[in-house]
Amino acid sequence: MPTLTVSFTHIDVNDDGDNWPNGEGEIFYDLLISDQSIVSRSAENPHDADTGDVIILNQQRTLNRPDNDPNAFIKISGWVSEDDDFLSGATDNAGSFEHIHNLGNGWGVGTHEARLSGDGLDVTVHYTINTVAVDNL
Ligand SMILES: [Ca+2]
Ligand SMILES: [Ca+2]
Ligand SMILES: [Ca+2]
Repeated sequence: MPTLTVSFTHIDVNDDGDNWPNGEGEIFYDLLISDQSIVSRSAENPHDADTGDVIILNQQRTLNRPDNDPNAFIKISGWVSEDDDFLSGATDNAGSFEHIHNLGNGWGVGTHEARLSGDGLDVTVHYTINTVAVDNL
């Protein structure tokens, strides 16, 4: 059975949501495949990043591709936020995304991005989907 490999590659920090003089933003996020968390950071253990930084993820999962089933799909979703205390006006939420891939779009094989922007936080989540042909093994 053919398989799909979904790789969350990186997050571009277009604006970290903590402007001068606050320094780096405390970025936390959750990225999921079919509602299962694949890579995440918590508000208590954020990734510190400034505007222009790239957060390297390189987390991938291989899953069975539901063959030729027009009703089958995989869902790629996630959200990104930036932690602030109440003095800074509470946590910034860039928002969330949800992408559906199925037979109709070739299982989304290729590169994808989701730009999320809100509360002054602006990021772009990058992921790729590849097929792995195991039929010939
Ligand atoms: Ca902030
Ligand atoms: Ca900053
Ligand atoms: Ca902050």
